Amino acid sequence: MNDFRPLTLHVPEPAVRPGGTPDFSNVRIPKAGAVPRPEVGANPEDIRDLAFSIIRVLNRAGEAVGPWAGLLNDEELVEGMRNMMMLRTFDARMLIAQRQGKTSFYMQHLGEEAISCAFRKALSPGDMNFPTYRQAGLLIASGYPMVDMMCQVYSNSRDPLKGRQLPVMYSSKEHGFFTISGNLATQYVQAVGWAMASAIRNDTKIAAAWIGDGSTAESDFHAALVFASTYKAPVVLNIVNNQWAISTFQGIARGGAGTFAARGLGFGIPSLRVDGNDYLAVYAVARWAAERARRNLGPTLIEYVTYRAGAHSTSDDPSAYRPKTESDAWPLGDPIIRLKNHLIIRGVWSEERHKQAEAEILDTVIAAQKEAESYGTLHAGGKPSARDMFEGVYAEMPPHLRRQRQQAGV
Ligand SMILES: Cc1ncc(C[n+]2csc(CCOP(=O)(O)OP(=O)(O)O)c2C)c(N)n1
Ligand SMILES: [Mg+2]
Repeated sequence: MNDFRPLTLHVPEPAVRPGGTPDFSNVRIPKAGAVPRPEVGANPEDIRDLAFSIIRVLNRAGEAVGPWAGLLNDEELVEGMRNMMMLRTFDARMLIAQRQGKTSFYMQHLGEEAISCAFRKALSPGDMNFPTYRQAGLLIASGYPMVDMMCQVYSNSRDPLKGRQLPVMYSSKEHGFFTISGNLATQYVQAVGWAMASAIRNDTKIAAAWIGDGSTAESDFHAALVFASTYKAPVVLNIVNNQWAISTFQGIARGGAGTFAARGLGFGIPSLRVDGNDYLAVYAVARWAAERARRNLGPTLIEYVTYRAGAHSTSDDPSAYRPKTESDAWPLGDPIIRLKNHLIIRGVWSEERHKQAEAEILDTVIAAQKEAESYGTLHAGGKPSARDMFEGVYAEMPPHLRRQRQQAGV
């Protein structure tokens, strides 16, 4: 006799679906300043709690508080503000450009601007990011020309990647931004490999890996953690938990672990969770992790808790799978508004100055867009030459490609 009931699978469901009332009561948010800041050389066993909390610096009043505060001066914070505003404005213009048919595709960062903009400032020249499509702030914060980004999005005659990559998949070795691969989680194995190579060469450069919540379900993520952990590779392992992987909520990839940061603990990797909408907290944690890597103390895993306020991409319609008001209900607020409030309290910003900065930044972005469009857009004006697709892959072109190029007459 079998007294067991039939087996069933557990299939997690998001708390709310379209038409329902958004509910983030499951997101436990500690007070700003409440999480301790250990020494970078702390024993990973002693700091396991950091994988289950959220490091925050900016409180509700806009003040910077606690042990992770105090690392950035007025000038650096204003620069961070401008970079985030620049990224948001760039996104807005490129989204319209996609609707106008000037590009086939675009992906926004709305709500996630603090992560890539602040993280970039914790790196040094020569370090290498292995980003996904949602970290363009790494380029903006490192001074990469916006015109070049737009030319890539338009696949025009000045596209640095010559039309060979999907729009938004930029690449710049000089700016520490490794060519984006559309195959998610490859960033993790590549970053760890690059970091190991840096150590093998006895160099001082470190790498940063990037992944979204959903993509941590890929086996590349786990394989990368094995290598990073065993060889103590000089790498920062970033997980951007924006609550959604297109239409799949984060509960599916997270499984029973409680948090994404907790994934690192089984590998003995120090793992921190941070408020991804708090520019100061992101910078502080990124700097802590970068210092660990640089001092040869090994990898750090960071989970940024944030919310994807926009659609996944221009091919997505989130109203089909989540309440329209969910973004407004997100309890960690908007990164630009939070830094703005902080700058006002510091006495280096005002509502008026903010409006003025918005107008200036819009002018700058529109001027860049005009210039980029003078080199062509998807269906009008200059295009990369068909000859370009044969270049840049092999040092010496193999005979079959030479034949194809001749057949194409380019
Ligand atoms: C290996 C792989 N599988 C599937 C896809 C298709 N895909 C593109 S984006 C995406 C969702 C990724 O979600 P997440 O990792 O949370 O990143 P986010 O888009 O939220 O930044 C999927 C499944 C892909 N690009 N690569
Ligand atoms: Mg996601």
